[in-house]
Order: sequence, then structure tokens, then C-alpha cells
Amino acid sequence: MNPKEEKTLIIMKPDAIQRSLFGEILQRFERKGLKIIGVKMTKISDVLIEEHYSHLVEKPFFNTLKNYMQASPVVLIALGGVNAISATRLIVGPTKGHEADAGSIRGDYSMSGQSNLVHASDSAENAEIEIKRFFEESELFDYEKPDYKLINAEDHF
Ligand code: IDP
Ligand code: MG
Repeated sequence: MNPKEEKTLIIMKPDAIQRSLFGEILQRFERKGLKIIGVKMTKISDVLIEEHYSHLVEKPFFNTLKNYMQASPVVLIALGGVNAISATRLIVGPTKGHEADAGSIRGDYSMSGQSNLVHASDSAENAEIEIKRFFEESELFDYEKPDYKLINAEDHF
């Protein structure tokens, strides 16, 4: 296995589902060359939101953020790939949609600092914790993709 192979957690937030952008957003990750290793739809509980956004619980906007995250089910996606964590954060773009570059998901489809369509893990440490938070081991899949060598050229090894 390539030592730079990583797993990362994506959450399609309620606005992505409610605005029918799920397919469009997923396609961007697929086209980049990332591998879908887990997918499920769920409504996130109070406890898991407080855990997932523990760095924000003291903020004045936390309750509004919690209501937003529970406005509909979300879709949880685990992605795998070489340098998957940083590559995925670049595709997603910075937090505030109105500041995100055109070409990124948030830059192309969002305006808000809250309703920004998608969550992506920000470090190797957090990616591991977040995937464990939302997926059982049996819900993650390892399988061959015939395009792997085309996407990950020799310079990756
Ligand atoms: P990130 O999603 O870009 O990693 P974080 O700072 O980890 O950004 O914040 C998590 C989520 O909390 C954001 O994606 C956004 O939905 C929400 N959020 C962050 N800052 C604000 C704010 O100032 N007002 C409202 N919501 C915010
Ligand atoms: Mg974050």
C-alpha cells in the first residue's frame, strides 16, 4: 500500500441534500480520482453533533449550527486516496462560501459561512477520529479500482 494513502470523512450537509446538489458534489470527488469506501444516510444526533463540532460548542452560533445540521438527513461518505485529506479540503474550499474560490464546491455553490454544503476532515488525526465516529469497520470497503494506476502515477510512490 502507498504510505500516502489516506481516508477522509465527507458529510453532505442538509443544504446539499435539500438543494439537490448531492450528485453534483459527489461527482467532483469521483472525477478527482478519490475512491468511495463508505456511504450512508443518517440524521445526526445531538450527541454526535456536539462531539463533531466540539471546537464550536461555546460559540454563540452553535445552536443555529445544530439546527442547520439536523434540518434533514445528511449523507456520510468515507473517501480514500493518496493525499486524500488535503486534496479533498482544496476541492471543498474554505469555510465561508462567499470567500471561497470559484472552482471549489463552496465557491461554486454556497454564499454562507454556515450553510456551506459539505464537511471535510482537516487533518490525519481528525480524519481517523471522524471516520470512527460515524462508521463501523464493517461499513468501510476495500476493493480494487482498475483506474488506480492511471490516477496515481509513479511520482506518488
Ligand atoms: P470547516 O467546515 O471549514 O472545517 P469549521 O471552522 O471547522 O469549518 O466550522 C465547522 C462548521 O461550522 C462550518 O463548516 C460551518 O457550517 C459552521 N461555522 C463555522 N464558523 C461559523 C460562523 O462564524 N457562523 C456560522 N456557522 C459557522
Ligand atoms: Mg472543521
